[in-house]
Amino acid sequence: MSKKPIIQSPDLARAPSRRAIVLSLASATVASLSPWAVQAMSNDTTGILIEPASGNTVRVDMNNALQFVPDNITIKIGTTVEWHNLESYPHSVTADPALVQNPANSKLPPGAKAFNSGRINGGKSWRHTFTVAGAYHYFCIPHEGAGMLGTIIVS
Ligand SMILES: [Cu+2]
Repeated sequence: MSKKPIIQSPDLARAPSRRAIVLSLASATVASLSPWAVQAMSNDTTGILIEPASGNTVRVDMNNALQFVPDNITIKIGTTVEWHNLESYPHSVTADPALVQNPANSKLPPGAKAFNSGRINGGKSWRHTFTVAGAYHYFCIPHEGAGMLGTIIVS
């Protein structure tokens, strides 16, 4: 029985170099951030409504784990929800069929207007008052694909 020569297998020789892997990861990161580049968000005030006289405000946090916390809440009609970005990654609070990738992630009750916070940087917050009852499914524009989704039931 002959001894196997010590050579690199063709498969290993064709495997991407460490540099190539790093470069492809870098491209993926740029691609995932690109919505901010093409989205004109900063001056969009759609959905910013006057706080109700009751002053009833519920808080939802956003974090670098790409989560709305809590991600599923039930509120009474007229309640204002205030989203706080606690960490560094920018997020958005968006329920707009025109801006969603997967239509299942953006649902509004009949008669409710679409809303979009625009970019919310770390340490910033944004609020929206819910005046139409029903189920709202909202998402974060740059992290929709990562599953940064939320639900609000207004009763
Ligand atoms: Cu996000």
